[in-house]
Amino acid sequence: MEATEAMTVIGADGGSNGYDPGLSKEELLYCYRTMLLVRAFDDTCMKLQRSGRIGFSIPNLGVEGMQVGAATALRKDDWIFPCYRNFGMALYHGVKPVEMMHNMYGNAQDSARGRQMPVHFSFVDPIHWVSISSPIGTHIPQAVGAARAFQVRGEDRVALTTFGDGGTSSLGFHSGLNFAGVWKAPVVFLCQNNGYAISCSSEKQTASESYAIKGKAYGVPGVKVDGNDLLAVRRAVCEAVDKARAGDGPTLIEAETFRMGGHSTSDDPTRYVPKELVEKWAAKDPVDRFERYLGKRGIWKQGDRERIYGECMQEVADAAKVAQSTDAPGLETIFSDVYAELPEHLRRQGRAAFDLAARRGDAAAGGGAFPL
Ligand SMILES: Cc1ncc(C[n+]2csc(CCOP(=O)(O)OP(=O)(O)O)c2C)c(N)n1
Repeated sequence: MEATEAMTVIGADGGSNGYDPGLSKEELLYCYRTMLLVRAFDDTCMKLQRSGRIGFSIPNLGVEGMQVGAATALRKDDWIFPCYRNFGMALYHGVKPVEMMHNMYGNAQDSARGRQMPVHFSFVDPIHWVSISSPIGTHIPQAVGAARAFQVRGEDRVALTTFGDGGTSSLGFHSGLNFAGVWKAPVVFLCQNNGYAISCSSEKQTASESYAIKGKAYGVPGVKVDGNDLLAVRRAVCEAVDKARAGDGPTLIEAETFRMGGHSTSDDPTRYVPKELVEKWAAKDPVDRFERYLGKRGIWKQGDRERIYGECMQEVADAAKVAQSTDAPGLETIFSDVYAELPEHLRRQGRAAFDLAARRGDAAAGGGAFPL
């Protein structure tokens, strides 16, 4: 496969090129449901943000297919170093919407105890999901470091890292790909080329003929895949993962897709994304496309989407209710999970700060507006 040609499995009408994904009917339906669960989580977060219940969210509309397709290629003991627009991979591997909602609210049940931004999830179980890094690209060398550690220890795990088209302009992309190439580390670089880095279009991002081709200079083979085709992404990531596990080194995959919503809840994409471009990509919607494929295989019928989406919305609404009624983290949790044994000087400073907060009565969490 050339780094400039996008590989496709499912055609626009839902017909397939004959590639056997090796997934059962139940597994295919689970992929479909997971994409709808991503959509339900997004829809709900947008409403929660607009009604002032959470501070911030990142829409995934249009990129659900690549997330779920990629997730199918990983084992539970592999590690994911994700970007913020990728939580479908976590849902696929069994993370519950309520665990994600705890992070959206930054409450006492949030795995980061409210010390991370919303959508910056971290999970140890059921999959190794490394806490999302806000500074773009900094997690790429982290993934390579982890992959190098698997290699040195003789473990057959793989690290998969995802980043946007903008992430390829980061220093982390350079150092990560460079060392992955040198070490032949078992890592898969998955670039979600969704057309924009906030308002910066791909034409302004790079003069390179593709993102996939950027791997060549580092000795990392690059492939380009249709990111709205769940099975094509599965195929490309499976091949890259198998290669990495076999000791044959890293791959850079460019999944060509489109961000159909804003960058975040703080953004108005109508100010910079041409309407025609949105219409063009709407016709390639990954859920519609996969649905047509399932229909052709006789495992989807009219009414299934409404029923499944309704179930997903209910699951997410229940999750939001639980997260909203969960207490905020106590002030003392600024020290939790940081030190095994808290040093004496911090214990002293903490005591003074907590006493002062209690006396002034302004220590209740939730009083401050989110800055973004
Ligand atoms: C080092 C750094 N520079 C700038 C930012 C501000 N920023 C946040 S998201 C973003 C866009 C990233 O775009 P891309 O990597 O294409 O991912 P996408 O949001 O499109 O999924 C930028 C520039 C940042 N977080 N970190």
